[in-house]
Amino acid sequence: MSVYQDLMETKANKGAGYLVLIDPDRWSLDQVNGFVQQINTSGADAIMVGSSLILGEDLQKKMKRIKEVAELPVILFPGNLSQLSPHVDAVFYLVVISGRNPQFLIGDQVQGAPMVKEMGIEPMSTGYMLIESGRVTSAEFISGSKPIPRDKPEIAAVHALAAEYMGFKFVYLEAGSGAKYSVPPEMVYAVSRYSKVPIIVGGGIHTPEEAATLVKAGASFIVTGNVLENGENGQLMKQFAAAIHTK
Ligand code: 1GP
Repeated sequence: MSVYQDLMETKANKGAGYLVLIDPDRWSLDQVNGFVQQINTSGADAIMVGSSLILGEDLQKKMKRIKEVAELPVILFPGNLSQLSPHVDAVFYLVVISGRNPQFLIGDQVQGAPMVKEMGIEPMSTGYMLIESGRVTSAEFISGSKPIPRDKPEIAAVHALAAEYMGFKFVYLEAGSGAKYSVPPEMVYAVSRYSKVPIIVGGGIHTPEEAATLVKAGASFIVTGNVLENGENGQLMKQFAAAIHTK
C-alpha cells in the first residue's frame, strides 16, 4: 500500500491522523533512536522529518536511523533540495502556493523531480500555505513569501480550491514551526467547506484540545513538532493521538 493510501485509510478509519515532526537539528544521532521508539508506541500515524533550515551534521545518518527504528511510515518534509533522502518512504512534494516566489512554485520541484525518481520515494503533491502567526517564522523568511493574513480565511479557501483543481493530494495550512498562534479554526473550517482536498494543519499547536478543535473545524491531519522537544513526551503524544482520532 502506498503511504498516500495509508494516510487516506487513517483519515477514513480514525476521523483524522496524527503526524509527529522530527526536526533533525533538535536531536543527536543517539537521541533520535529513543524519540522514534516513543513515537512508535504513541498512537501517531506517521513520522515527518525535515525543517526549513538544517544546520547540523549527520542529516543523512539521522534519516537512515529514523527509518531503521520507525514502525510507521516516514515522510520527508523538505525545506530544500538538500534534504532529499532515500531513507524515507514518501515525500510531501511541497509547492508554496500562498507565495509568488518562482523557486518554490516550480524551480525546486523541477530540480527535485529526477532526484525523487532516482531515490524511488513516493511523491505526494502538497499545496503549502503559510498563514500569518504573530511573528516572522523561518518558513516565511526562507521561502521569501508573504503569509496569508490570519483574518482572511477566504484567501486560504480559494488557494485550496485552486490546489484541488490542479490535482494536489493535500493542502498544508502552516503557521510555521514554533508559531506564536496556530492556524485559526475559522480558516480551517472555511477551507474544508470550500474544497475537498484533505487538510494538514501544523505550526504552534501546543495542546491536545487545540488539536481537537482543528479536527472539528475540518483538519484531516495534525502535525506537532516543537511541543515534543522537551524531554519526556510519550504521554503527551498519546493525549494528542486520542484527541485527534475522533472515530
Ligand atoms: C512546522 O507545522 C510544523 O512546519 C510543526 O510546527 O514545530 O510548531 O509544532 P511546530
